[in-house]
Amino acid sequence: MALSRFLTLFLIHIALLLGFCFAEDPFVFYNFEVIAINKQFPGPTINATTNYNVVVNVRNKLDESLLMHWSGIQQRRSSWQDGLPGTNCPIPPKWNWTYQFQVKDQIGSFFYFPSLHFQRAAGGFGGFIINNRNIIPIPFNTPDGDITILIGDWYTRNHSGKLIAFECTIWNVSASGARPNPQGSFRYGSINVTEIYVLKNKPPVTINGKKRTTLNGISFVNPATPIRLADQFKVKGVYKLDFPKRPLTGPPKMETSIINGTYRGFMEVILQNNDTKVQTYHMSGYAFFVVGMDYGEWSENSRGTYNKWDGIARSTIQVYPGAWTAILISLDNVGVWNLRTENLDSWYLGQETYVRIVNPEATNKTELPVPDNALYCGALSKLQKPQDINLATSITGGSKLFSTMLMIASALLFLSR
Ligand SMILES: [Cu+2]
Repeated sequence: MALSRFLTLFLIHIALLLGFCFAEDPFVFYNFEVIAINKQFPGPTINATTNYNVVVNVRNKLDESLLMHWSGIQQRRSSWQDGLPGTNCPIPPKWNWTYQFQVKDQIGSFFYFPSLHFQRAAGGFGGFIINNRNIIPIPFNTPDGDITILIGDWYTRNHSGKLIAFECTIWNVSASGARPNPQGSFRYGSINVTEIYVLKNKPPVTINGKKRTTLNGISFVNPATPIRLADQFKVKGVYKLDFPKRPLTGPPKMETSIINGTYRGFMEVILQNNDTKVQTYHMSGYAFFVVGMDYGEWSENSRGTYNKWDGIARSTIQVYPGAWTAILISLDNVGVWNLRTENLDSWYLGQETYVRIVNPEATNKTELPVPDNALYCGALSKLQKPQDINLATSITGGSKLFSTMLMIASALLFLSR
């Protein structure tokens, strides 16, 4: 009797796992304890392979809220995991939260960092390596070694001076699951552009007595309720879908104004830097094609210089002072994606926006559902259940999947005896 009850529980958990759409691919598990002692810097390197499911359980041991952003990782259908204030509610102090996403169709070296409160400047970032799968060859010999070098600006945090560090354990549960992955070339140069944005930044300005930075005259204000969460729960007034296609001429203003991206559209974005220093722009969860850059002011004629054949796909690009860079973005990934400068000071002062891409026909095929462990804040705060922060173990709390994996591991152990 006891045995059959146990098996029922086991089967329920297996069913849950199989119900998960990319369960056939291997998993890597990481446990981060984010602490504020100068102990281990930078954070542990996440080592995954294309198509792996990455599960990172984050225990926020800081005395302030936390979000982890996975820079350069393409979040296919899962802006829920992107770890930015526009996409996720912050993890409260002492809470636990489990990120889970699949690294799909990309290889390379990336990094993660905490995206709130200037924490990135205090350290607390680490490398994120995605290896190629054996069946997808890379065009060079296997390197003799892999060295992760992270270079950051060093700021002294005036309100606490803390350095954020990680304690981490890794649990690698590798199942087999290799299958061919067609990564054919993408003829971006022959696709019709459906929307055009010229995004111009200028030196910082003063708005309402505060130093702010802008894009097209808008200084972005983070919403109290994450954008896509607000959509799902029909919360009105969280943001405006009116980001200007050209620089505004009036006085700069502070707004939660985002770009309305048409699902399956193809967007041309010209980043015009009229500040005096290099800006590095990044689009989160995404990759775009860099088709051109030059000094001076971009004009329609500049298109004649575009590379329409073999531009590189990437998530980050420089824009030189007094210069422009043009990128093309395929709006095929449903969600809300941060488009920002990576220069930390300019970013935090408002030089960013989000691109919202929604499939009018809602389906799990184009966007994963709100995760079970989603945190709620802002207008949705009342939906948030309290978390027992006194739990001794750090692998409980957020993720049903994580406990499912533990359950399966123990069940398999049990069955194999
Ligand atoms: Cu990013």
